[in-house]
Amino acid sequence: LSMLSIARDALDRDLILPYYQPKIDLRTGRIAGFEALLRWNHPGNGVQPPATIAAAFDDPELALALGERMQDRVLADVRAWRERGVNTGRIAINASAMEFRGADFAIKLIARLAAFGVPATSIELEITEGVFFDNSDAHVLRIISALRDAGITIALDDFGTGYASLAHLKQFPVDVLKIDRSFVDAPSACDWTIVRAIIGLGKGLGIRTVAEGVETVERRDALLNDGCDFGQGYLFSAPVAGAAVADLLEADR
Ligand code: G
Ligand code: G
Ligand code: NA
Ligand code: MN
Repeated sequence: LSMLSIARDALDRDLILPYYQPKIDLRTGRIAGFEALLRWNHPGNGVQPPATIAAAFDDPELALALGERMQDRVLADVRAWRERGVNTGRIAINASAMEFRGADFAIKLIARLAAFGVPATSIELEITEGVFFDNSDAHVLRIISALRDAGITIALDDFGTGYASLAHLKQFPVDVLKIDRSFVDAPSACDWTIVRAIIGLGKGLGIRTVAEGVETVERRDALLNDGCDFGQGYLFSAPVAGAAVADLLEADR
């Protein structure tokens, strides 16, 4: 089966679900929020990562359908947590470059929040640098501005690996830089120089920084020492099912 038909089938049979990975405030050591990560539940083999349907994120219709399905699943979870008084912090949703193509991405997401009764201040949107490659700057600026005006924060994902340049930071209002895992999880002296430069850039521009792929105590301590705000990675927790989120928060108290 092709990845596209697997993705279509997973959508049709309602097998798409979010997992959640905590983001840790490095200064306090406490959970500050979560990133929602797409998974699909293979009837025989169990929960599968997005790599198994990666090609679907490059297909205009499937990318949109997967994104909207994830938004529905995540917002239903957020609504349920809020009703139970579970304070998760902001939940980050990923958007692919394809999803961003639509003129109405922001309008539809804001309408969804209203339909689920979830405040925009509960949500962060992670965009990859590919968003800038596939869309005009004016288009991206309109969408980002509309989302931020509504109260959604914007994180630039995989920062340092892709198409976004330093000039983009001057032109586009973003709230968070996510330092790509490739710099964090196997750091040569050169990688760490880049990590520190991104943290410094964030400090200078008033943009919070999140390090991805934090797997060791040594790495966490170095990030804290160098002023990085948040960490995400297996040291703290792998992505977990929605049903395990409240337990993670309980253990964090
Ligand atoms: O969870 P995992 O490490 O397997 O994710 C692999 C890649 O898939 C990551 O780059 C991640 O950002 C991306 N990804 C995970 N969930 C989503 C999603 O809901 N939408 C999009 N567009 N990408 C996602
Ligand atoms: O591209 P994005 O940042 O969205 O990718 C996040 C993915 O990275 C998650 O889907 C998760 O499975 C994976 N991941 C999370 N923490 C770690 C980690 O500490 N080490 C590695 N190698 N991968 C991680
Ligand atoms: Na992401
Ligand atoms: Mn990333």
